[in-house]
Amino acid sequence: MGTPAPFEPHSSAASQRAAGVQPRDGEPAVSTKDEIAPASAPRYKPYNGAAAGWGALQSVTRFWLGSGNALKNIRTLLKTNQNGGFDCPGCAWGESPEDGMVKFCENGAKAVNWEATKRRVDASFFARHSVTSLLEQSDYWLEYQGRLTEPMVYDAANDRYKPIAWDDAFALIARHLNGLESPDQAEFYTSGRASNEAAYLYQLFVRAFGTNNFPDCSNMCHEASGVALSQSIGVGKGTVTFEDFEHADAIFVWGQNPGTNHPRMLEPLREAVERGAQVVCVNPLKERGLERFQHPQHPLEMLTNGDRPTNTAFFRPALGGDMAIARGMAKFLLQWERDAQAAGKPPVFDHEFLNAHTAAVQEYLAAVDATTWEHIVEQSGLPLIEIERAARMYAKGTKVIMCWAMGITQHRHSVPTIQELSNLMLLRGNIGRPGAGLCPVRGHSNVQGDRTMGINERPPVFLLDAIEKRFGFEVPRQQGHNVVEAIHAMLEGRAKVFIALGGNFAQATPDSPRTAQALRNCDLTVQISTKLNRSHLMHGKEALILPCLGRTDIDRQAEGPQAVTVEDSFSMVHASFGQLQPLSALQRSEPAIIAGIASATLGPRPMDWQWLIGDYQRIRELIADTIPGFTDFNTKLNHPGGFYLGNTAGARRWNTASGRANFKANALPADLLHDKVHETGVVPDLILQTLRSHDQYNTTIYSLDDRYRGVRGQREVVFANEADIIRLGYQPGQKVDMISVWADGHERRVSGFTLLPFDIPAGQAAAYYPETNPLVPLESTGDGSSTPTSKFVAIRFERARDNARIL
Ligand SMILES: Nc1nc2c(c(=O)[nH]1)N[C@H]1C(S)=C(S)[C@@H](COP(=O)(O)OP(=O)(O)OC[C@H]3O[C@@H](n4cnc5c(=O)[nH]c(N)nc54)[C@H](O)[C@@H]3O)O[C@H]1N2
Ligand SMILES: Nc1nc2c(c(=O)[nH]1)N[C@H]1C(S)=C(S)[C@@H](COP(=O)(O)OP(=O)(O)OC[C@H]3O[C@@H](n4cnc5c(=O)[nH]c(N)nc54)[C@H](O)[C@@H]3O)O[C@H]1N2
Ligand SMILES: [Mo]
Repeated sequence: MGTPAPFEPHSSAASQRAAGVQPRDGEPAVSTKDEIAPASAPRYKPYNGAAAGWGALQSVTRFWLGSGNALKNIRTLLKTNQNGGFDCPGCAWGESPEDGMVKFCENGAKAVNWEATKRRVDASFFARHSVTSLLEQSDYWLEYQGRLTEPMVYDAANDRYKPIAWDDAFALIARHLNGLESPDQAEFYTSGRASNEAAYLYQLFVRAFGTNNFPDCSNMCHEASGVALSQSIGVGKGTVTFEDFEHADAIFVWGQNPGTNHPRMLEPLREAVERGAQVVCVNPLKERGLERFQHPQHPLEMLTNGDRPTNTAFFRPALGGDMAIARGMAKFLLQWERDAQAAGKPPVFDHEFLNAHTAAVQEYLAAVDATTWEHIVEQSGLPLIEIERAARMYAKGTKVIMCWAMGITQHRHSVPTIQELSNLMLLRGNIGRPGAGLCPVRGHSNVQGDRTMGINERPPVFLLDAIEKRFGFEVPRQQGHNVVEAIHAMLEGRAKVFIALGGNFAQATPDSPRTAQALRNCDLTVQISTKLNRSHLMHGKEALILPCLGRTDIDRQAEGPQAVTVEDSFSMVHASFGQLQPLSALQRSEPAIIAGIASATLGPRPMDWQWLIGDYQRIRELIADTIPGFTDFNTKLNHPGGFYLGNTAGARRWNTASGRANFKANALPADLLHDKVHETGVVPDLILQTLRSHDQYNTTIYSLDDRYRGVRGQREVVFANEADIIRLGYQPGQKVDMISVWADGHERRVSGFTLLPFDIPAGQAAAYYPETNPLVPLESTGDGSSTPTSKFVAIRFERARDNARIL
């Protein structure tokens, strides 16, 4: 496909709204006291630079200056991921514990600056804006206003939030919780930034209160990885460590965009290419970070504006085609194994490993035989010769790592897809060997730790037993609600109280209007947050906003400043010390807020909550008593770089019912399109994946730009293949509505999205999350994972009402 011509739309109503400059009924456009979130003019022009490098430095500088706290934030940034500093609140990528380098990346810098702003959202802000008027503002504008600085309660008479004393807020929560007919009528959401200490305290309180209703962001994220790997290899986490990347001779990166979402991963990828290892990317989009990388900390490379490749092969599948690719690779391996046997050559499979460590390989190989090449090619979207090439690259490696992220986990058949990756790795003994293993690259900086601490609606029995034994209360044993189940429960009035430890539930979840209704049905919604977001505005009959400290803030308790701990994608646990004076004396730490709610609701049961939070070492002692791998927690933390939690599968111990690593003989889906799509009788125009721009952190929008994809000043865009745009009767730059194809009587539509011609395989479209979440049906979820299928939404286009050609 040719390079798309640059075009610059007129400043559209949507972008103006995004920039927060449009007038609202009865109020001035933007009060002079509020910040207007700056935005560049909408523009679309291919970006030719490498990932990171100068582009990143320019961008970071802009954010530094924009935070209003430039000098302080530079000092803060230098403490990122350093011993004695704080853990980057960005992603969950790990660090080499030995490395002394300054470890931050462009997007980590943005995350720090965003949190460490001087701007404040206080009582006077809420006095100026009704909730209805705030609902008109974009997500970008809402968070841009600054940090929440005092507890607020919704005042229905004025449609405004007004200040409330902390103790009154806790009493209000306690009254609602204790007034429920059953503890299962409350939902306790967690987002993955919560520290181990906060998460542990939260699950202890909620279980003492009497429910396992723990919907959490993981349900929308790597849930499928946890479910699939627990069944296959007996542990729901990745098996590799940071050092393994230095020894691998092949690294596969499936459905992941590390240049934006895990930028510190680019360095090991580029190093792997330099030492002659294969780096094989499987992604429909040629994401820039998977192509070229300019190291911001290599002076020569920066001065010469040079860069290095980050892959040795790139395969571009159909959306949801990865299981078919992996199955095809396995089918080639099986063919070569049989050829080798017949010719008396060395085997392709690792028979010693298969015999000693695995179960059900014969059933699996029968399933491979039963899968036809036609089915594999049709579903993968790749010609057979490319699948063969991928299989050769895999078979050549003696130490292979497979990484993946949301391109794999947000499909209906994600669990079988991940199990197929595991099958492929088991065939050649690539699990539990140095330089090899499975690596689900996690999202939020402590999402993995939160699960380890017991944020789990389907808790393992050993955890419940340990809590019961340690604290002497009867723990709830029945399964709780995940995110989708929680939304249904609130919609149907079965849940009446919603409490969120972080996150932005209203925007992160699917089927936005239904989720909003679910929250509005509640008697009470409570948001423990750092910044204003839409979830504060989609509230229950009564509502609280409780402002908390972030990872960068100094957390002072009775016994002095406290550290918290987090776990990264490589099961490394380390301490994090806040560095900045909190913006307001009224902000409280997450553990302190949980303790406040718990004391008010349960009294000193099962512990004196206030005493516990006086020194977080006391919480860590409880963790040590109840969570495997944390014995001597407080002592182990003294080790620079933290400590390794251990991984049973990584040590070739298999925590499965069979006591072995299980091959899983899943069939390829007969058809990727759901029955609910077929039932409509409509042939979808395209299949849409919803993804992240370079300037966002989930629902937090840092700017309206997406540098590597060439987009500036706008987010309401849809990337499509130029040939598809023409075939469907449109022209590049036109505006369309997108409508989901799904037979259940609900219309799901987003309006006025600009069609951008893009290098994307035919039949596919891509658009940003969260703007496209109204298109994802609540019932379209992963089998076994219940994760919304955010990477596979059947859509059709309609001409937008405002369809001026804007080329
Ligand atoms: N700066 C920044 N960092 C972040 C985040 C952020 O929003 N901003 N979010 C954090 C979180 S919570 C998470 S979970 C991670 C997310 O990290 P990613 O998973 O990298 O995030 P996405 O933007 O959803 O990108 C998905 C990638 O998968 C590809 N893809 C989509 N569908 C398919 C498919 O069917 N097959 C294949 N092979 N590829 C596919 C897309 O083209 C895209 O490159 O990042 C974390 N880090
Ligand atoms: N369509 C579509 N939907 C998706 C996805 C997708 O790819 N496509 N991705 C899914 C994924 S992978 C994830 S993880 C979820 C993310 O879902 P969430 O984790 O719920 O959303 P975030 O946008 O990360 O939450 C941002 C808010 O968290 C609060 N916050 C920030 N830092 C802190 C802190 O330190 N403490 C507290 N208490 N609050 C804090 C701020 O108020 C901020 O507004 O979204 C999911 N939704
Ligand atoms: Mo995530």
